[in-house]
Amino acid sequence: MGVIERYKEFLPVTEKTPVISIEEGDTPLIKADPIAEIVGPGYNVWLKYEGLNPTGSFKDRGMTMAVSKAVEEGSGAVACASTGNTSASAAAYAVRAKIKCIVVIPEGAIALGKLAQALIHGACVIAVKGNFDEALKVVIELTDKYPVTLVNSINPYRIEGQKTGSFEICDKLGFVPDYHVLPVGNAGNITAYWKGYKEYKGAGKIDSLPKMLGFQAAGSAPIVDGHPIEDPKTIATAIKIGNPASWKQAEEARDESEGLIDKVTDDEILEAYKFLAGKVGVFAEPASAAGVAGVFKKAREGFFPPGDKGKKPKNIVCVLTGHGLKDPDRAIKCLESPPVVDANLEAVVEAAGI
Ligand code: AN7
Repeated sequence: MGVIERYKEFLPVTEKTPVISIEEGDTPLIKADPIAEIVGPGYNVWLKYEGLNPTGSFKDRGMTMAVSKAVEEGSGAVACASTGNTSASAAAYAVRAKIKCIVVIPEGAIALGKLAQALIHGACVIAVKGNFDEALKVVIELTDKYPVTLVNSINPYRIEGQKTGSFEICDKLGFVPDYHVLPVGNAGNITAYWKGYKEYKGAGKIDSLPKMLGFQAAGSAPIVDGHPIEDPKTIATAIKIGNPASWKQAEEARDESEGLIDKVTDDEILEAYKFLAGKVGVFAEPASAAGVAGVFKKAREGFFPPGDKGKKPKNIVCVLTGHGLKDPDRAIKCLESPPVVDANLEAVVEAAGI
C-alpha cells in the first residue's frame, strides 16, 4: 500500500482520484547509536531512510500525489526541472500513469544513477546549458504555455504527498521527535514535513511539535546567506540550488518551530557521508549526509542541551533523503581504489593484512 492509500484522510483525494503508486513510503526508521554517541548522553538519533523508496528518494511520496492528481485532471504529460531525484521519480510515475514525462536537467550536473533512471524509464530528458534555477525557470514557462503539468515542488500536491513522512515518523516512534533534521535545497521537503507535523497535531494524533533543523551546503546556502546565489557550488549536487522555490515557507518552518537553517561545508558533508556508511552501515547520497553533518556541527557548538540522567532521552530524527547508489562516482572519488594483486591465496592474505 502506498502513501495515498495509507493516509488518504489527510490528503486531497477522493474516491475518483486514480491512485498512481509504486508502493512508496513506509521506509525504515533506523536507530543510529554511533551518531547519538557524538551528540552526547541522553539522546537517541534515528535515520528515516528515504533511499528505500521505489526510485531511491523521498520524491516518490510527492510524486504519487502529483501524478495521480495530474491524471485525475486529465493531463497527458508532466514536466520538471531537476537536480536528479525529481526527474527519476517523475519518469517512473509517468510510466505507471502511461503519460509523457519531460525532464530538464542542468548539463553535466546530475549524478549518474539519477540520469540512468530518467533515461531507462523513458522520459524525454533535455540537458540545458545552465544551472538548476535556470532549468526551473524554463520549465515553469513551458508548463504555463503548454498543456503539461509541472511536478516540481511548487506543485502543491507534491508537498501534500511528502508530508506523509512526518506521519510515519510519529506513527513508528509512537511520539514526536524533539528535533527534525533534513537537508534543504529547493525547500519543498522542509515545508512538507512541517505541514505534516502541524496537521497531525491539529488532528490530535500528536501533542507537540519538533524543532526543524535544516542544512544547506555552504556553497549554495541562499537562505542562510540571505540572498540568492547566482552560481551555487557543492559536491552535493542534489541541493545545488541558488534560489529555492519554497524559500519563504522554509523560513516559516524554521521560525514557527523555533528551529534553524544553517550551512555545512563540503568537507563536513563528506565526513558525515563516510561516517554514515562506515560507522552506521547506511549508504546515503551526499545531500542526505548534509543533515547529519549539521547534527555533528551543532553538537560541536554545544547546541543540544545535555540530557538529564534518569529522564527520558531526547530524540533526533534525520531524514536520509536519497540512496547512496544514486551517486556512485562520489563514493569512489572520495576513497582509495582497491589494491590489485595476483590471484593466489598468499597475495590476497597479504593484502588483507590477516
Ligand atoms: C537527495 O531532484 O531538487 O529542499 O530536483 O534530491 O525539498 O528541494 C532534489 C532535492 C535533499 C532537497 N536531498 O530537498 C531535485 C531536487 C536529496 C534531494 C533534497 C533533494 P528540497
